[in-house]
Amino acid sequence: MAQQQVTVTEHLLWHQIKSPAATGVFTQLLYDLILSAKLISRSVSKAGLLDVLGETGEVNVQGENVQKLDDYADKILIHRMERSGALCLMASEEHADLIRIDPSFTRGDYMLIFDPLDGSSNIDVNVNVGTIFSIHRRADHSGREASLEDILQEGYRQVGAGYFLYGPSCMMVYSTGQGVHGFTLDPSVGEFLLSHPDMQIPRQGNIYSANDGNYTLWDDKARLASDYFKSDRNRTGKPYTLRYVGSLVADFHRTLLYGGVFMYPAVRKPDGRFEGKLRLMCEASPLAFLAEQAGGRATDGQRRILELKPYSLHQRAPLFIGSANDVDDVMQFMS
Ligand code: AHM
Ligand code: MG
Repeated sequence: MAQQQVTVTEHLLWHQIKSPAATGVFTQLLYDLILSAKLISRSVSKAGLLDVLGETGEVNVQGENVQKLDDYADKILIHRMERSGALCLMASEEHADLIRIDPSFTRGDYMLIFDPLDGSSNIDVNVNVGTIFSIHRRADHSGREASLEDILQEGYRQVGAGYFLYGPSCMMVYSTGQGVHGFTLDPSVGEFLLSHPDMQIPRQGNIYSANDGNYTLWDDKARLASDYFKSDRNRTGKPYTLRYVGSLVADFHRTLLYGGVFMYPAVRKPDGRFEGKLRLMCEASPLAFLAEQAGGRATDGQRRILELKPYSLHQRAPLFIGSANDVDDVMQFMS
């Protein structure tokens, strides 16, 4: 019954009270993120009815066509979050450069990196999409203008990370380093209610998730890892089930709940280079933070995702993420 359930507001306040040094600024940041997500969710749920489907005609920094809803979600987040009073800097998957906080707004020490609408190529066919966020705190409190150097931090330094999943129901899953907690939006009261406390990824899964159409573009190691999960030589003794939505946030959410492995290995480019597709700072790193908090693992095939020091805002990385046993098995092939 809704009146017995913990609301996200209560949950955040409870965590704030448990941290004696907390000032409430971080909690306010999360409240503003939640409000942004509710606004985005409202539009996503009416996407077929409004004139928001399709492409804007522009190409973003990643070289991808910008969907109208991508653009809308991006604008909502920037508008709300620059007014939160908690941030000194933002970065979005949709913007080549840093997004600075106008001096007319109160600034804080936090930095927000987000993918406003992950999986947006799926919007027109009514498949789950989501917003992924990563929060860092600047190390230097000198009062000078925050810069690229401040935001290029390893993922283990995140002070919070999570996502909103716009699916059959709208969910928020987040961690501030004290476990992973999931909330479901009750649209009748407009509040996220705690539905998945202290989420844990099963240690061992039986689901394999990858764009297998890229198989011939992977290197031999990634192909061997893929073959292993699809054979009866793996720990379970039978081939894994394949599940691939093509929206990272949805594929990760399933992996968090059911276990298994999601992999997006580097693919061979026309010039012979191998490159991952997913963005380290706004996709891989926040989800790696959640995976580890839930007892799982995340690697680029060589190193823990959370230990990679970014050298640029939009850098891409291979990603292997999920159940501890499954990612350990991937590492046997990759390293
Ligand atoms: P984006 O929609 O923010 O551009 O994210 C990239 C998406 C991920 O959600 C998903 O995991 C991946 O691209 C799917 O790629 P592919 O179509 O190559 O399988
Ligand atoms: Mg994305």
